[in-house]
Amino acid sequence: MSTGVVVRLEPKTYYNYIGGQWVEAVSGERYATTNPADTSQTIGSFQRSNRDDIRRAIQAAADAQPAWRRTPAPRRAEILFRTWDLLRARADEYASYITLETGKVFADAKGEVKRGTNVLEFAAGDGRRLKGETVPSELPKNFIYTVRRPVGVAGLITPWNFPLAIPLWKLAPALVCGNTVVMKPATNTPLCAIKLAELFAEAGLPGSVFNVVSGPGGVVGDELVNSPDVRAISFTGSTDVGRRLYAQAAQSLKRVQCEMGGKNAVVVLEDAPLDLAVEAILQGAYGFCGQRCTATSRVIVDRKVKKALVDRLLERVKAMRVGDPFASDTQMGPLASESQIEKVTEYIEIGKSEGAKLQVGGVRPSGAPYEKGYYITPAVFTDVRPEMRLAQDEIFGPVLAVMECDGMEDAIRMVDTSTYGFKASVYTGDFFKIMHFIDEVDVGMVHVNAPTLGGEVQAPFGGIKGSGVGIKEQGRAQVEFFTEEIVVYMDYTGAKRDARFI
Ligand code: UN1
Repeated sequence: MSTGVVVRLEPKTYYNYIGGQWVEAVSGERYATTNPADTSQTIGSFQRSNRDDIRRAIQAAADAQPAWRRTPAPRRAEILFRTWDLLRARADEYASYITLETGKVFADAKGEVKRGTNVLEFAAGDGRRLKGETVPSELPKNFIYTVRRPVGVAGLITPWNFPLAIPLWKLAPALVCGNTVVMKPATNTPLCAIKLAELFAEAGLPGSVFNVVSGPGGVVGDELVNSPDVRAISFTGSTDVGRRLYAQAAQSLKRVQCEMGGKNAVVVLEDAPLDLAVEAILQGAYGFCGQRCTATSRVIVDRKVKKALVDRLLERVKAMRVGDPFASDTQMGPLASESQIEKVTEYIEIGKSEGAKLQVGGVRPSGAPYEKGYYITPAVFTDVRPEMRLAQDEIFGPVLAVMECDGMEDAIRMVDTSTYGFKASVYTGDFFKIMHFIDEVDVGMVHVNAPTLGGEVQAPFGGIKGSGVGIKEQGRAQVEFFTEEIVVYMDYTGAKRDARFI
C-alpha cells in the first residue's frame, strides 16, 4: 500500500550553493544519483566539485564571518526558529527526499525529519543561553569572567545515512554559535543538503553564512580539512576516514569532532523480558537495514535463554516485509547503494566461511520490485564467536551476530572485545546487575531495557574508543564544540598590580 506522499522529482541539475548563489562547479562536471529502490530512476544531476569550488566556498564563509559573529545570538536563533517552522510545514516533502535518496522507509524518514526539527528547536534555544561564567578571584577588585566566541569557519562533512538530521545537528549549533559553514554532504545524498540550503535561505539566513559543495569525498573533503582558514571540522562517517581526517586536521591545529562506526550489542541476561528484548533487537538490527552507527549488530545472550530468544527472533525475522520504502506496510527497504549491497553480501560469505550459522536471510530477492533495487533479506547468524570478523567488523547492514555468554561478567567482557565503543544495551530486571553493567561497560552510551538506537537532542551524543573522538555532539556539548571560551581578567583597583600570582 502506498502512502501517496511521494514527491515526483523531475530529474534536473542541482548546483553548489556558494556565497548565496547557485553555481556550477568550476570544472563544469556533473554526476547523477539514482534511487536505491529503483536504480532506473535518476534523482538529479549534481556538481562534481573540486578544490577550486571548495576554496571559493571557504572564502565566502570567511568573508561572511565578521557580520555573522556580530549578529546577536538571539537574532541568529530567530532564523533557526523560522527554519523550524518551514521544515515542520514541509515534513512530508522533506521525508520524501530522504526516502528517495537513501531507500529509508517513509515512516522512518518522517522520524528523521522530526529529529531535525527537534535539533532546530534546541539549538535555537541556545541563542539565549550562550553564557560564559564568572569566576571568583583570589585578588581584591579583580573580576574574572569568560565569554563564548564562534570558532570561525566550520567544515561539516556529513554521511548518507541521515542526510537531513545529521547535517542539521551540526549546522544548527554551528550557526547559532556564530560560525559560518561549508558543508560537504555524502557523494550519493547531496539533494537533502541542497534542500536544506533552500530552506535556510527562505528563512532569511544571509547567503554566504552557509555554503554547500557536492562532490567526491577524497578531493572536496581533503581540501576542507587541510585549509588553514577552516577552524573546526565536524565529521560523521567511517572510522577509517575519521582516523585519517583527525591526523590531517592536526596539521592546522583545528578542533575536530569525529562521530564514527559502531558494533553495538544488546545483552540479554537470564531473567530478561524476552519479548521486549526481541522487539529491541528487531528495531536495532533491521531499522534502516542496520545502516546506522547506533544499529544493533551483536546480540550477547545468556546460554540459559538463548534457544528461547533465538526461536522468537527467527520467527519474527522470517515474517519481515521487505519492499518499496514508500509503502506503508514495508518494514525494511533496500540498502542505500551498490557499495553497500556488495559489502553486505561479502560479509554473508565471510560469516559462513568463518563457521557461523546463517539461520535466515542474506539473500537478494528476485522479481518486482526487487530486481531494480539494492534489496537483501534480513540475516541472522548464530554460533558467532567474539574473534570472528562477523563479531568485530562494522558491517553496516541487516546482519545480526548472535553470541552466547555465561552470565553478566562474561557478557561485559564480550561487549568490550570490540574496538568500537558506541552503545550497549542490557535487558534484565535486576537492579544490581544493571548498575554494575553501567559502571563497567566500555561504551559512550548505555541503554537499559531499551534499543540501542537514537538519542534525544538535549543529551550529549557520541561514542568512545573507535567510535568517537573530540567533544560529543548535541546536548550542552554542542556549544562547547562550536565556541571558543575566552577568559577576561579586569582589574578595578586603579593601582599598580603585581602580576605575579601568589
Ligand atoms: C540514530 O541512530 O539515531 O551515523 C542516529 C549515524 C549516527 C547517527 C545515528 N551518527 O548513524
